[in-house]
Amino acid sequence: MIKRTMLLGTMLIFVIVTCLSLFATVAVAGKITLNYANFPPAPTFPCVQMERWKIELEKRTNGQVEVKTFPGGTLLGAKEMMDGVIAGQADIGNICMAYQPGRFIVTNATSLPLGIPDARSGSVALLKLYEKYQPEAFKDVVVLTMFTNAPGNIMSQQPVRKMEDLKGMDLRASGDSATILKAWGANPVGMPMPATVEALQKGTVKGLFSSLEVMKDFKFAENCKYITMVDAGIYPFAVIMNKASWAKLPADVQQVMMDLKEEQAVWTGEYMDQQIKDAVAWSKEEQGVEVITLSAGEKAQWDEKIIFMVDDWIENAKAKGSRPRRSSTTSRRSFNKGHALTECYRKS
Ligand code: DTR
Repeated sequence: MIKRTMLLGTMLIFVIVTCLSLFATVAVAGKITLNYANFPPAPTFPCVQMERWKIELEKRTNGQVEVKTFPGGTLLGAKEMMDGVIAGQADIGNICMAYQPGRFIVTNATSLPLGIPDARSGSVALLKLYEKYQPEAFKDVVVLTMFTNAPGNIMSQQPVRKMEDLKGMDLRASGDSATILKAWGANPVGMPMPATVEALQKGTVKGLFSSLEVMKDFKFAENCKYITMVDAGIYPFAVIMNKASWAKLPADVQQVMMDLKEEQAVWTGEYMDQQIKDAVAWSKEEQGVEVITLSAGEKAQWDEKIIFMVDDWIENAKAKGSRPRRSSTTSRRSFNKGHALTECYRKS
């Protein structure tokens, strides 16, 4: 009797184990793995948003999709990101458009001095701008989301209290932010953000112009003891996917990704805005950083110096024949004076 019960028990266990392993094999066989490349180090905001997206996607697809993340340029670096994703070296990648200024003319318009107040507004405006004009620059990829950082401010080793203090100062910036610095009299030195750490340590640059969360995320506050608030110039980012990898996805997974598109832009903008507050507080309280605010008169002069960039952008866009992919006469008309963009973030 005991023998029979033991035999039955063993058989039952065998059946259960076989069923479970069969189920697991099916689940593993149906599992989709996607590689997601990112260029800055893991603790910085482009990577934090990547991890958040990964978690949400895996959750919302009930584990059907697994996202393998590669921060810190371990799969693709900042400048090869776009072409690397097009070529399929990664399924997904995060690009900072300002690092290739001539390539993303329409969406780089968000980095013009338009008075975008924060990262949330910037991110929503950028995504709307993209959706409205569907620029040619993205025709070889699928856009999963877009976002911006917060307006840039000057972080420096020497105090900058008036425009003359900037004269000839070597400061790191890219794209339109470099044009802004130049107009103010500084000497912009172009390089992607991760390269700035070494440049500051070696003294190749004496500070930088970017959003202030980097004071904490990259520990720049240890090197730059002054912040001058100028609130100008944001950087647009896009998360892009290889078209063939996209085409292989089941429709329901594609839908989950599209449903995440705007939500992710808003989440990232809000995350960044909060990071800025934390980083400024930390810089002041723990690193003895001085925050310099320009007088209204002085700020007006700084703003005046960079207004030309909007007109230049319009001329340049016209010369390069920028046209929306889904061309419509209304779209073309609203290219005037950057109004389309200002409209986007005011309504958001
Ligand atoms: N301001 C751009 C983009 C940027 C801002 N914060 C980070 C952190 C990590 C990478 C890029 C950025 C820049 O200066 O490059």
